[in-house]
Amino acid sequence: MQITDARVFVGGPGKNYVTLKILTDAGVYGLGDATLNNRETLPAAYLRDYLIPNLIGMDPRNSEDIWQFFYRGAYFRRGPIAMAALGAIDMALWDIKAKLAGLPLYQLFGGKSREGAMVYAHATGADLDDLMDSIAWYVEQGYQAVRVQCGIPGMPSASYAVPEHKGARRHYITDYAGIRPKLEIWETDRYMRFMPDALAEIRARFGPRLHILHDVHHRLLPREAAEFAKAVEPVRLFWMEDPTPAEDQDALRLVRQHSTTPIAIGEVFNAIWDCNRLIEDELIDFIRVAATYAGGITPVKRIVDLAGLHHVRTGFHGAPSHSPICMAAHAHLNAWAPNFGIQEYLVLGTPECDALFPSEHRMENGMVLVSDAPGLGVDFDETEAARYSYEPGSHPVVRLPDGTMWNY
Ligand code: KDG
Ligand code: MG
Repeated sequence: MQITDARVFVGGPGKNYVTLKILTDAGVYGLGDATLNNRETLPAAYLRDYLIPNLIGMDPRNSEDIWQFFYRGAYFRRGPIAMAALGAIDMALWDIKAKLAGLPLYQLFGGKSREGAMVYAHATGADLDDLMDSIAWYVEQGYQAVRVQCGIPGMPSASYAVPEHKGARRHYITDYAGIRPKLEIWETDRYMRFMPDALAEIRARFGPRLHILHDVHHRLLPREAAEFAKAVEPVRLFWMEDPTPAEDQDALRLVRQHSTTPIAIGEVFNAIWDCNRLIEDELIDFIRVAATYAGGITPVKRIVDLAGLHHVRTGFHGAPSHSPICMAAHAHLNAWAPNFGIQEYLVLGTPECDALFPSEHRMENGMVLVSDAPGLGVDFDETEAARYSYEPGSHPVVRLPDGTMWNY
């Protein structure tokens, strides 16, 4: 059995999804997601120029050897571009494997460990009143878990993931900012004085049962993060995400020593080598890798197994920057993983996206119910895809009030 062709598509409704389709001489095809948010043309070029010419003629059933070939064989390994491209190949090969077996992918991992996987949505508000309304809406829809991000009084611009104006809805990940990024101004002191009390008010309003998550988005210094984690302990957060920049892993030791607030990290990790020490030293509670950026299902399954040895649960990245193909890979991993924690999942409500990626994965009462169709259980409509083309975009950049560059 051979791979006969592979094609890359870039584009989508309001988002540049990078979709890989691998074709075989057995008539079965596989789909993978290589969407590297706001840098989408790069994994696409890596696939087209370097990986696909080598892929043609390989036996798609040997997904482990193919993964090793592209990982070890690259010499200059890892990094988000290479790993997103390899991630797409790996997903597509698992899709083919499960389709050949006539089974939904989770069956190849060991079957279902649960009927539905709890998800969390993103509630945001330009101020606390708006945020309360946003949370209430998700609770009414049946969500059991919500990530909460709030505008900070006195901060001169919108902070991470919140709308610029009261009442405005903003898809902060899918909005195109053009090639020149928008500027956000960050003031740690205002955040530290406001956010712990705001979280306490949210807990008081919604009661003990709602799972409340909060993303610090790499903004704090280690000592500040420790202070914040300690201050919010009474709120009993489900997790505090990315308290410090991901490069300095020892920073989490300080946070850990001072607080029992659960820590989630990993959305920018590209390999098991980015998180093995954090997991083995039990410095985190949730690992947030994604099948796309971490190089596919093969390495993510290894990370999940390692995490399971150290009481670390999964909380895969699920921003709308991932296409429904990556989210389908997560749905199968979540159905199986014995140490499943939660899944980030956003409601974008676009029929266009459903038309481009038809699937039977369902969301009910804040749970994802995995599809029983063979393979990943998601398809890709090339006629729909022809409607879209690449549009350049950029993440915002962050500066302190005096102009100093900070972490987005
Ligand atoms: O591309 C960047 C986004 O994926 C990121 O900002 C989203 O932090 C994020 C999250 O938790 O979803
Ligand atoms: Mg995050």
